[in-house]
Amino acid sequence: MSAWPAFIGLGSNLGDPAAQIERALDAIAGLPMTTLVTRSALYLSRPMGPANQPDYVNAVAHVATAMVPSALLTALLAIERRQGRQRCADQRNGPRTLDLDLLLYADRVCDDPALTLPHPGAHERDFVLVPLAEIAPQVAIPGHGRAVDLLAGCTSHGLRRFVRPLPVLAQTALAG
Ligand code: PH2
Ligand code: MG
Ligand code: MG
Repeated sequence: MSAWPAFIGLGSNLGDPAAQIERALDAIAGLPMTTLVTRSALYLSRPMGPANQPDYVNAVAHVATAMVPSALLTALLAIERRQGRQRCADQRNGPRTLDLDLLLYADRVCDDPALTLPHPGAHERDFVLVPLAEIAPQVAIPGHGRAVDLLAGCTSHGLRRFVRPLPVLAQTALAG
């Protein structure tokens, strides 16, 4: 059984976004025929699209999978649904509890209405490229080049590392 490398973009800006992403990473690690190889740090980013929505938490995961791309996508959409994603209420680029995008599947190029590979925004968004280059700087986005070489030209959404808030008890102690 051969396993192929695939990269998944994770995003959330509703309902404790950092927890949504960590929960989704656990779910990805539990997928059949799939191993979670690495995951990036969590990043905060300003919304692409309507500005009147909360900032996003973003990350990228690297998996090795024996699922075909369409099966992997179906499994990712099921994780989105289990974590409360409501597609009908989504405006384009509007807020969401969880978004899982199949960014890359080996060097596969595919223009199916249900699945475009590579993901059409992957090569130009800082909230995809920075976490991708963190875990796989040399990975090529077919038609665009290596992740690390695309960083300089990507669109900025004010990306910064997500710092987990201190637990309430520690905050109280610090406040004296
Ligand atoms: N995802 C969107 C729309 N806008 N903005 C940021 N910063 N990060 C995202 O993941 C994101 C977005 C739709 O998929
Ligand atoms: Mg998306
Ligand atoms: Mg999506």
